[in-house]
Amino acid sequence: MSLTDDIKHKALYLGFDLVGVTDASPISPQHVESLAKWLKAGFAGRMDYMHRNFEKRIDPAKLLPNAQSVIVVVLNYKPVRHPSSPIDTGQGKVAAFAQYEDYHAFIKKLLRQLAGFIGSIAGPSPRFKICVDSAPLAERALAARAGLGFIAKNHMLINPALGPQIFLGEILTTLKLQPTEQILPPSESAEGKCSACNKCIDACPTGALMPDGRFDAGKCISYLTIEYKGSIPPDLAEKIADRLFGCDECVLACPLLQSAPPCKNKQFKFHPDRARLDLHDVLNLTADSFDAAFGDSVIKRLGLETLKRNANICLANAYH
Ligand code: B12
Ligand code: SF4
Ligand code: SF4
Repeated sequence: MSLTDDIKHKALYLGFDLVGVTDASPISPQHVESLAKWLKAGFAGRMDYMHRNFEKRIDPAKLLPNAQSVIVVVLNYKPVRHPSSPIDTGQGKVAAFAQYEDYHAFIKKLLRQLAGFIGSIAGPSPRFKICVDSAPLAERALAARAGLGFIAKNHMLINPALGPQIFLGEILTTLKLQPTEQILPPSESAEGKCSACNKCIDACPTGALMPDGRFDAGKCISYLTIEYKGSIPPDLAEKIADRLFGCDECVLACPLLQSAPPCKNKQFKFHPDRARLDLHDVLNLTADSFDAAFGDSVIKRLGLETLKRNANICLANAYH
């Protein structure tokens, strides 16, 4: 077995759903162009970090000098259970990714174990850099190049078998590994099916996903409720409806989600009770009770004041 095969087996053994390898060369000129255009159009809103480190974001070797390869892992987070009763007035919805323990910490922990394993079998001192979400790295573009799926109209990296509710994580390494193959023949592929569909665009409440394929994060409910800390303009606040944290509409609308299996990693702690939160309970949280309730969650990163801002918006929408 090759080193790449050993790494793949270990990654699956550790609990990832898929693993792929690509070289550490810069992302393709088309991807660079689409990122540059997106930034120039102002579609990053106030996410200033997206404007910083452009050179690193397009070139993994600028993030880890002498990087040769990128190992990309996938963790399926499609919830096993969806809430069974309709949402009550006075409750706010939490996006599926936030109903689990903080995925950044969970995936990083497994990637550290994977890097430890690789270091133990690969010979003289390879170097590694572990990335999950927050590093300036074009994760979707690299995952597509590693053969893990395709970038769909809802801008998600979709794996035809696992669907769109998948997290990505990476290990950059100075080791030279055999790249895995790109998947999906062009005809009969899931990507082909995507081109004949528009459900995600129709489902987007704010028009953040545009019919021509562009994506204005400034209008995205995920951005507004998680990234944007200011006062939300009334027309957008109204469209947030009862979404307290994040948004799943363009993912839930996708037919490729329906056929996907649920998360099978039993170690990845799932809290179905976080799918809907009582908005008055949220407004009554103190710093201590907030920490106690969400200490292991991505919601903790938002901060209590912004969560309360969102709860007030949802309540105003409920009683409007
Ligand atoms: C900034 C950010 C956001 C922003 C902006 C989202 C966006 N679409 O850009 C906001 C806060 C809105 C957001 C929301 C969400 N996010 Co987010 N986010 C990121 C982050 C940090 C950077 C994404 C980025 O570079 N955006 C800039 C745009 C231009 O890049 P891009 O969408 O990746 O597009 C690339 C390709 O798609 C390609 N491309 C785009 N259009 C075209 C067109 C053509 C013709 C070509 C050739 C290429 C191309 O070029 C781009 C550059 O490589 C990544 C982590 C990371 N480091 O990559 C997570 C990440 C993308 N987010 C993730 C998740 C889970 C979400 C949410 C589902 C969370 C939620 N439920 O609320 C939503 C989904 C919204 C959506 N439909 O995209 C996951 C997505 C996993 C996946 N399967 O794709 C990531 C990868 C985090 C992770 N490690 O798992 N996110
Ligand atoms: S996350 Fe919601 S608001 Fe953002 S693009 Fe998808 S459907 Fe639109
Ligand atoms: S909803 Fe349809 S168009 Fe959108 S990503 Fe899924 S298959 Fe593609």
